[in-house]
Amino acid sequence: MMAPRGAFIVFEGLDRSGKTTQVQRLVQRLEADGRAVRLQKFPDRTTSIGRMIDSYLQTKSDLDDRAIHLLFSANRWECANAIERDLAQGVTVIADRYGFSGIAFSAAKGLPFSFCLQPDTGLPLPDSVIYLTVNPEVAASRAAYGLERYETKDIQTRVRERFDEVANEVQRRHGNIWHTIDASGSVDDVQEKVWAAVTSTLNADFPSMGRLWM
Ligand code: 2DT
Repeated sequence: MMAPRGAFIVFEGLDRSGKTTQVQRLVQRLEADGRAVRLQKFPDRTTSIGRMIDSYLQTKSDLDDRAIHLLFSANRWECANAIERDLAQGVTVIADRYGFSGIAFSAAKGLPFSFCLQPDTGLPLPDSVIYLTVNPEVAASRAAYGLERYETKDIQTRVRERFDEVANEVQRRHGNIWHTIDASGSVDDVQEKVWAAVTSTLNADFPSMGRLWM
């Protein structure tokens, strides 16, 4: 009998939502549980496309809004085969950001929603999207914003609004795969909420690999 495929779980979140910490904890917990797991960070800054994105995010270079949007998408496409291969071999793949960030950030800059979706059409569809939110007051009380492009209060506010639209679109196209988790509590409390969402996905009889926006 063929091994069941791995689950594809995507994390999205606002700045200072504790996303990176939660992703690391989840990977450790799944490994401790005896699962094969691979973490895939987006943007993947290690590829040649990723290095262009990195330079843009560090404001060392400027690019047209559409051009950088397409580079972020191309960065996912260049990793898509490896994700599918791992899933087919039973590995659980955890992505730290994916195309939903791509839409939320580019739409926050004013690009049309329909344009933002288009280049990701056909990418592997996650089995579950864990979206970590914090209310603006809690975000303000956490450590200061970083120095990269987009790390300002004004942009984060607009991104938050766009993420709500993305969540609605996911629901409309793909059903109940989007889990919004309030990450205002302690790291341990949030971890338990994440774990509940993830185990419900892992225990479900997930279908054959779907395609994003199709
Ligand atoms: P990190 O701080 O998580 O490295 O993210 N971004 C990300 C986009 O604008 N489009 C995308 O498609 C993706 C994946 C979000 C770096 C920044 O890049 C933004 C924050």
